[in-house]
Amino acid sequence: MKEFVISEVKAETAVLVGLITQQQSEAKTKEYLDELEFLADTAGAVTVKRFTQRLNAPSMVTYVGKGKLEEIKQYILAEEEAEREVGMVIFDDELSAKQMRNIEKELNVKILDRTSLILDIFAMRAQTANAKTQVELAQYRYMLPRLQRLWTHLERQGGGSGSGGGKGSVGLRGPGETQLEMDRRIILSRMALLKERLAEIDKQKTTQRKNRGRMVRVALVGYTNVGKSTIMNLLAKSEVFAENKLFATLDTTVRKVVVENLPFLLADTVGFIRKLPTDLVDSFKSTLDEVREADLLVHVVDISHPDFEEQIAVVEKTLTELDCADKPSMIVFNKIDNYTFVKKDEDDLTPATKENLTLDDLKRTWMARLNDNCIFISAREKINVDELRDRLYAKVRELHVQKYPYNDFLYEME
Ligand SMILES: Nc1nc2c(ncn2[C@@H]2O[C@H](COP(=O)(O)OP(=O)(O)OP(=O)(O)O)[C@@H](O)[C@H]2O)c(=O)[nH]1
Ligand SMILES: [Mg+2]
Repeated sequence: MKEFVISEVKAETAVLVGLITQQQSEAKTKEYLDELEFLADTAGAVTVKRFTQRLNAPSMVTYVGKGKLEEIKQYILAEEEAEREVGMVIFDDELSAKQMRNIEKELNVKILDRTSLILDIFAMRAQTANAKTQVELAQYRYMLPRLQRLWTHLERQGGGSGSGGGKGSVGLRGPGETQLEMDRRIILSRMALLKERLAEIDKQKTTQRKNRGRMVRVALVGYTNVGKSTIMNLLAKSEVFAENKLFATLDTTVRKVVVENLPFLLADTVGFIRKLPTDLVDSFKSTLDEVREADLLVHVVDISHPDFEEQIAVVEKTLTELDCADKPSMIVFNKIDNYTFVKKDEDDLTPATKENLTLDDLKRTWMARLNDNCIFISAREKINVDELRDRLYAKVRELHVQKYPYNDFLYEME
């Protein structure tokens, strides 16, 4: 498949950098870096080293402190000596233009941050015109403030002569500045074009949705890589691309599913992730319309992931941002076949929640907490899938009667 070829060609090495702060414990930072490594892997880069530093807050100038930056630099130089070139350094948080510029100057290699890495994966994954347009717009959104920072910086240098020329006056305008202003203008007009295109696609999609008939709409939502597409394929007998990489799905796929003569629409959507800037979420607005307009949200959780509770919280927060928090929903705990105990590190002082919990204990806890509004399955091993169908049937039927009280749902069958 195409994706594999891209990964092989791009096999570069990466160094990861994260901070341990008052808000982010050492254990949390490790989890974040594990995820960042998975992201890097998805993009086709092999992680060779991680650096972490304890700081109260990121340095405004270089994200990490001076000493740490020097340590990273020495590492890169030593690797170069040994003819193992470091391809890139990836920072776990979004870097400002200033931080990026300073770090780049010091380290002399490609610098990425979590956001640009995610954007890179999005660009690699985008298949449809809609996804491609959304990704391109998101990329420019990311670039623009960074260009502007650089531009302002040059402008200040030029204006610092005190000759009274003022902002942007002739003679003070360096070639770089003109170039940047031009770049900025080109990008802005390109962005306007992309927005127009998206609006057009939006209109088409809205029309399409209107023509779908009277069917209840269900959306699969959840953190990335939890098994949404696998469940979609199972229920809709479709073939949505699913694999053990992050963001396998970028564009929404909608399929008609029939359970016991009751047809409904099932949508598979882009996965959510931590530290995803709202701006980026915005760019995927039309993808997320399917979520916004759904009658029922099926929140899929990977119960075998050590950090699934935080993932649930991230998804819930994103749903709130999309104004979808009050929609009817249910949780599907997936990958029960892969569930193992998680022993926390001894120095991790956060309250133990799943330590020593058997799957049965865990089920009981969550069923009590969610008022039975959840189900435990394995989409891959096909465990409890019939029960999931039954549950969906009951919910969809209930919603159908509410939504179309004067229509017998069977009438909707083609
Ligand atoms: N062990 C196990 N693996 C599963 C199960 N369901 C899905 N997977 C695997 O989890 C990986 C991700 O599955 P996807 O269906 O692509 O997940 P997704 O939520 O659609 O992911 P994105 O589209 O990337 O957000 C794949 O390698 C699946 O084979 C399961 O029940 N058990
Ligand atoms: Mg998917």
